[in-house]
Amino acid sequence: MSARLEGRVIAAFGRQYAVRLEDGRELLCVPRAKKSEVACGDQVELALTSPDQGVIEKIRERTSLFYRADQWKEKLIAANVTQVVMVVATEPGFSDELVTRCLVAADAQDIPALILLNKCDITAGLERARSQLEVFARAGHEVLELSARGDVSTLRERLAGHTSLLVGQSGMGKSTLTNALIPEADARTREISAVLDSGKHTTTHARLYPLPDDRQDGALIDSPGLQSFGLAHLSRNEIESGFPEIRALLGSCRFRDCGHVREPDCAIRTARESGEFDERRYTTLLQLLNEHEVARKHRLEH
Ligand SMILES: Nc1nc2c(ncn2[C@@H]2O[C@H](COP(=O)(O)OP(=O)(O)OP(=O)(O)O)[C@@H](O)[C@H]2O)c(=O)[nH]1
Ligand SMILES: [Mg+2]
Ligand SMILES: [Zn+2]
Repeated sequence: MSARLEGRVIAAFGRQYAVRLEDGRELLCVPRAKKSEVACGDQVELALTSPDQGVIEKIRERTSLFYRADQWKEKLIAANVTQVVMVVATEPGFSDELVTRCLVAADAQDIPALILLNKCDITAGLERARSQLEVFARAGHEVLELSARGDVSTLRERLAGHTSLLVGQSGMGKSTLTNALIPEADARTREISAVLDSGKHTTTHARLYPLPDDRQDGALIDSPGLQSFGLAHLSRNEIESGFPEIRALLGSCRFRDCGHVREPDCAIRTARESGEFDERRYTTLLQLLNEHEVARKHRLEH
């Protein structure tokens, strides 16, 4: 029997996984257990089946798991991430609701997150993007501005020592950023149709790259563009806590199970009426709580 090897999953393509061993060798692996869900970033134990293939025997305990879920299924995005970089751009337009969803998912796993506004060289969309992001900054989220085609040193500094995950809609520039930060990354970029104001997905699976010259073993994970981000796996409390601007108010409503819609003495509604809690963020919160309720009922029925 061959000795067990250790490695890190650097790419997940369907049921196959690319694993990098400590000595730098890369193997194509399948999991031993049919149902085991391996994610990019996982630390795994494996056995060789040929010089360049192996079987994943065990997934090491994860420090975090960034994933999305609707009422039917979960979709793993990356494991052992220590920082989420939510990438948006001046163009094409982005959904602030999707930004909120990703930030809430990161918070539920205690992963610190920052918002990155990319393509700041395209000044036409800059003001609109900034005003969309203002509410996030006011809520307490950090926002960084740059251009993947320009100086990326502010981001590079923030990545040192972290396993960072780039997430966001298609066309925001995640792979372009990856290429700018990691010279040997072969992530493909493509021209988006400015006419359609939307992109076609190019990145098809998450991929981890070690940060060059990082003494603390930092890594960057590029991921496919997101169109939706279900939070059916989160509790009501995790959803509410994912909104930093209302965190201090949680528990202050008259009713413990307050839905924040028409209940009397609702601290959240009061904050909304006074303008402290942004209207769109309030609407997104209700939407998420509503989806949570639908998913919960679905679980009870099945
Ligand atoms: N002007 C400008 N264009 C950029 C910048 N960053 C990315 N782009 C362009 O935006 C388009 C989309 O970039 P990608 O890096 O493929 O976007 P992505 O987020 O990886 O997209 P998916 O893989 O589909 O999720 C490409 O045509 C890039 O050249 C930037 O900072 N400035
Ligand atoms: Mg990409
Ligand atoms: Zn309430």
